[in-house]
Amino acid sequence: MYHLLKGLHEHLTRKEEFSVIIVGLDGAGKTTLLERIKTLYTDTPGLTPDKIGPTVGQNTGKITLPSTILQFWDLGGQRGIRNIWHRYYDDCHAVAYVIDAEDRERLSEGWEVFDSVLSAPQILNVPLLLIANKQDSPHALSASEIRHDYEDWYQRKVESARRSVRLGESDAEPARRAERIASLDVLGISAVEGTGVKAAVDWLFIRVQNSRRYAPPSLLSFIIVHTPHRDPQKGIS
Ligand SMILES: Nc1nc2c(ncn2[C@@H]2O[C@H](COP(=O)(O)OP(=O)(O)OP(=O)(O)O)[C@@H](O)[C@H]2O)c(=O)[nH]1
Ligand SMILES: [Mg+2]
Repeated sequence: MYHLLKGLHEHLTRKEEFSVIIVGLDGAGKTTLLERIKTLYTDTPGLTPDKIGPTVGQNTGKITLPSTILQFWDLGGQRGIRNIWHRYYDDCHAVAYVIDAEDRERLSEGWEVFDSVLSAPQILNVPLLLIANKQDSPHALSASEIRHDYEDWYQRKVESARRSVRLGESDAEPARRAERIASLDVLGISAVEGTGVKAAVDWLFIRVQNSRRYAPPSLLSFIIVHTPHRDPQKGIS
């Protein structure tokens, strides 16, 4: 009986762990964001911006939230490293794509890469957040300007593909993709100053709970179904 209750208690208090990948061009501010998240959510402060260099490979960070652990994977954004991102797609529960909202010259490169992330079949149903970083800069485009810039870029791409009669050939799931673009959420943050970072983490926290890859343990689901006083916000009391 003791072991049964102990096992039950462990099931009920166990925190679900979700993986979030942070991708985007080199210099977009991914590592600065990850380190800011560590500072805001853990007892160990993250690195300050002056201690952060370009990422060759990956950085990780884990934060604990109510009933949930978020494991972040910050992947290097340099051209030669981007081709390893897809290895993380199968196991991630959410994607945060960071764009440098200040660097107008690289926006279209950023959209090319964003578009390939957005279209990757393995993560077509995974929550995707577009983060417009560097909002502290007076030259940065706002979150809504960033969204419009992407939509304009996408329209141009569609028209150009139509002209060259290639439209649809490489687009395996155009309807799902269009839906994803239409419902795309864009948040403006400053990783350096920390503004907007909590809103971004909240967004990820809420969305991963509903992720299609989230499968509660069978014992827990049995208890949830049979427990009359369950508060969905707080779990089982
Ligand atoms: N003004 C401003 N600068 C930022 C912000 N976030 C990052 N930066 C700067 O942008 C540069 C690149 O930041 P990183 O965090 O190294 O960028 P990254 O996306 O991790 O780059 P890779 O590791 O090469 O993929 C650094 O000089 C940062 O200080 C921000 O919110 N505002
Ligand atoms: Mg980095």
